[in-house]
Amino acid sequence: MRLHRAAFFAAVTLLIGSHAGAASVAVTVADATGKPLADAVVYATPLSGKAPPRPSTALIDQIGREFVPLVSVMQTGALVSFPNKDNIRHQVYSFSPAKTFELRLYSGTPASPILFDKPGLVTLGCNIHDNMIAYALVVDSPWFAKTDSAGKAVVDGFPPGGLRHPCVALPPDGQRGAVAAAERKKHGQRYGDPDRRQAG
Ligand SMILES: [Cu+2]
Repeated sequence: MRLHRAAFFAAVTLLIGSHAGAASVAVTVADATGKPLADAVVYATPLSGKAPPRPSTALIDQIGREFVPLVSVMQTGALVSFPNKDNIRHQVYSFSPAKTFELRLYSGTPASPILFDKPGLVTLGCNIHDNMIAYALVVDSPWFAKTDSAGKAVVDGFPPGGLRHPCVALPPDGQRGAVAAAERKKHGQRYGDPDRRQAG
């Protein structure tokens, strides 16, 4: 989810609320060659004011020396847990301005979740296993979704009218493991803000 300036397009279809007073947006994200992009984050924010805050929780597991899921999206104020499902210890950290923290070498589930209290991109790593990387996009909105393997996402349940077109944050370049680690090294943790280009 670093800044990805390669050409891409996002096709946006607005589906006017078929269910009681709520609207939804269906988005397809593909790269310049037309290949669907999974793990792009799509979210909508109000034109004015703030989206109603909603207490929420999120889980980012460590399984087989990987973070699962690779990409998460959550509303500002989410409490995020980092259960270690491996039989080795991990040391999870982030240097991102949106959330800087470290969970010292641990097994099992740390007693306290981490409060993600600022919007932005949080890039996660493990101090023991350099190939471990994950991205959490914290957004000031409860209306978000991730694209599936067909590049499709549906954001729904928001009030019709008064919302911006969906913003699209692109998935990380490359795959897990060595490629992602190389990217992280290259960019020195400075992934910056997600691409806030408006789709459509
Ligand atoms: Cu680790």
